[in-house]
Order: sequence, then structure tokens, then C-alpha cells
Amino acid sequence: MAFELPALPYAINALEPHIDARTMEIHHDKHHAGYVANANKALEGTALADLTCPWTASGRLQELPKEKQNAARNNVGGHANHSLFWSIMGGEGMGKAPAGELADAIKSSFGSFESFQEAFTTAATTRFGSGWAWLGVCGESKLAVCSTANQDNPVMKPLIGDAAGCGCRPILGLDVWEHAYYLNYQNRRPDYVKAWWSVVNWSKVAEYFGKACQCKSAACC
Ligand code: MN3
Repeated sequence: MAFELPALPYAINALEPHIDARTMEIHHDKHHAGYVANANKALEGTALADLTCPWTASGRLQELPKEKQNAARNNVGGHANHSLFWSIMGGEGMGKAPAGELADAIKSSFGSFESFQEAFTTAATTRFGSGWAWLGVCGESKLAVCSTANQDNPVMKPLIGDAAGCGCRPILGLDVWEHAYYLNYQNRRPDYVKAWWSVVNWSKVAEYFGKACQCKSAACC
């Protein structure tokens, strides 16, 4: 049982009114817990069984026997993606704007913060069905926005190819599965995405940006 469900780094109602406590409770305690349990099951007895970092595992899924790859892809991805998701919301950086080197990189990669927000919002709202929108580092501080289906993430590139349009280390991710917003927003994904900007923890994203820039592998934790 190498993977563990991380505790939320804030109170269950800390993101209200933008994301309600009941949604957070079901999302974290049921959905994410399920991914962790099933990821452990999927990797049992394989060469990846002892990994504790789901991002490292995400980048090595192609090493698994073919019959194990689908379950691992869905559940290791689910664990990695949700672990990042909880951590880039709430906290001290919530309600602020990107600062320092992250702000500079956003400006040089997208022109302005507003253009970045627009590109990311488009990625999130136009993802058909379930999936994720990402901001990732693609070497030399260059940032890119992309989107993946289901519980895929850009670090899975060796297995899934560069379908997302950027093979990069995600530093910000938005869950656009209906389970992430249906209780409060029903079918109104654009309203959820708009509200979500208010809960992003920019200090955490900046911290990940700093680490990603020093990272040799795309799949470090
Ligand atoms: Mn989810």
C-alpha cells in the first residue's frame, strides 16, 4: 500500500462559497480515496509497487504489463491529479495574484495574466466529458496550457503520447469532472471554472514553479 490519501491542507469548508463543503467531502473522502485504493491494487506485484509518488508512477506506466496499464492509468492518474488539485487551492495564497518569477513567466509565455486565464479557461470549458485543464512547465521556465481526458495527465506522455499538446510538469490543475462541481453548479461548468479562480493558492503554484524549473525529470514529486 505505497500510496496514501493526503489530508486536505485546510478545513473542509475553507473554499466556500466557491466550492462547498459537501462537494469537497465527497470529492476527497470518496472519489480520491477510491483512486488511492485502486491505484495500490493496480500496482500490486509490479515493478512500480513501492513508489510513493504518483507523479513518478505516472511517468512510468509504460513499464507495466499491458493488462495492468488501463487500471493504473485511471487510478494512479486520479491520485496524482487530485493530490495536486487540493494543494493548489486555499491557504495563504488564495485570493492573491501570481508574483515574482511565476508572474514574469506567465507574462513572457502568454503576454499577460489575462491572456493566460483566458487560455486556461478555454481549455477547461471546452474539454468534452471528464478531464483536466493544466498549466505546466515545459523547460527553461516556459509555461503552457493544455487539457487531458479522464484521469490522464501530461506526465503520462511515455504511455499516452503528446495528445495534450504539452509534455510538461503540471504546476496547476483544474478538475472538470462533473463530480467536482455538480452539487453546487449542476451543469454550469463555466460558472464553476469562473468561481475556481478565486480559490487558487498562487503561493503554492509559485513554489511548484520554482521546483519544476530545477527538475531534471518531468515526473518528480
Ligand atoms: Mn475529481
